[in-house]
Amino acid sequence: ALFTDEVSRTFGEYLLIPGLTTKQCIPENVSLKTPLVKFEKGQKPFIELNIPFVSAIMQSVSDSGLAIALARNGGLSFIFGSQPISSQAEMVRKVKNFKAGFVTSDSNLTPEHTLEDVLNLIKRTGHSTIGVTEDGTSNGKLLGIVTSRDYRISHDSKDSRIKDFMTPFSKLTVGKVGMTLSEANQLIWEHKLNALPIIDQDQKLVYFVFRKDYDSHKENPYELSDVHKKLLVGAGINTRDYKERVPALVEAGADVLCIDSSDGYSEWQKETLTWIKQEYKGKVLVGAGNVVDKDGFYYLAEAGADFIKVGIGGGSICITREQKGIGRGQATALIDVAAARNEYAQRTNTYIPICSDGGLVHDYHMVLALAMGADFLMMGRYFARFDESPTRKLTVGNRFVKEYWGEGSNRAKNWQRYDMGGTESLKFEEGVDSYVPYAGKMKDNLNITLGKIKATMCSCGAVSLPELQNTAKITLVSSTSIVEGGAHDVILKE
Ligand code: MZP
Repeated sequence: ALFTDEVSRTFGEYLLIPGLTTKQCIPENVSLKTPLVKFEKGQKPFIELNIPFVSAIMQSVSDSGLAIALARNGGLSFIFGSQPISSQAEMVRKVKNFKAGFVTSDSNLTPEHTLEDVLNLIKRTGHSTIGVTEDGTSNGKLLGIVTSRDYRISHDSKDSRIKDFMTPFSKLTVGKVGMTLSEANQLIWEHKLNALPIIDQDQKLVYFVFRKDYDSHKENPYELSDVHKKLLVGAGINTRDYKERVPALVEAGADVLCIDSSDGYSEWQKETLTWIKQEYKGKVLVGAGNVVDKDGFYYLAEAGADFIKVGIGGGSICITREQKGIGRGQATALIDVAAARNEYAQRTNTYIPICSDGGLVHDYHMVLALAMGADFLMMGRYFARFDESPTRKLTVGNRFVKEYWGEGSNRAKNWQRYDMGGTESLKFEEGVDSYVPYAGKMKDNLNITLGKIKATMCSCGAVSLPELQNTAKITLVSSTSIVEGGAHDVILKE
């Protein structure tokens, strides 16, 4: 056997040492843009994310609802693959068909409907602003709008009529079809609007432009018609039924795929990558993994992976290390694979992004993972806690929780993820069925987490992720100094 000298370490054993914070180094100037798929030196990656977060390929995390919410916040979900091909493709389609700024033609909402009806529509479509027309169709005369904010204010009055909460059309500042995005922006900011309704020559509402749409195109005075870009979405696949699953997902509009496996250093992954790359002449993007060392990285890189996931056994619901005795401390695995990624980029001019998957507990772990070389982070537990995740919210004891189960648990029955060949079944469990504390809306949580990441990056003197990776100073901590890092030697108030 080969013994490695290295101790397997995880994020909680490291801290960042501040670098020089210049006056320009403020959170507003920090960009979290990151590549999702491989690119040649000097070129732009085909897909970039605005925030370095993707959601785990899990039944209890990534359905279309969570995917829509995360994509709207600048990240991306991989719709879980442990379901029939048709239902997974349908989820992908739902995300691709989502049009945040459009007025639904089937809203059927008139001023006499109730706020409960608005809420249902918001839930069904994800629209945060609903146009209310005379006859409930998008061709009817616009009378006003209701936004989800209005709904929240009136949470106790679901039976109230829309007309009591509607902002009348006469009071709205409206934009016209054909105006540029910078003109729309002018109106949005001047009138402190959340959304700007756009009407055509016949005064009919065509769509809304949201402040967010503007933000993501700040530098470019696009025509308003470029605004409603389709949301990005990924999908998980396995090494068994890929010849049927991949075509269905591609047809449904998936932007990127990922071979989902607990141990990805295998000939099955190579075979799957080769088939996809040949069948689609390189046009279908597909990530692979998971690996925990240089050898695994090089193998999947040579096999054609567009990104590579790192991590075995670190997931919050994972018992692989206990069951099979394989894995590696997530920080050590990441540092090793990041070095291979850099060496590969130097040698071949091809940069293959790596994703740190699983085991991120505190927000500061995320900055550490990024500083250690991760281009983006895959998380399950983090997202499972939000309203948008697909699982039930329950009360256990006196606290709200949400269900969260591993793909290797008997509940998920995702034997393909743990497939070692042989018969089609989960031989033994590698994951647990659990609860996570309920944490509310994704957006509120993301604002806090991203705020912390940006603040830490400023402390390190970095305003971009590549800068963080190049300049971060990282130190190991002793177990005694870990104690020093929390509140200590004081009596905490309730
Ligand atoms: P976490 O964010 O909850 O710590 O970890 C999520 C990751 O754990 C997933 O992205 C996946 O790689 C891994 N996972 C999912 N199911 C299991 C399991 O049942 C698992 N063992 O390890």
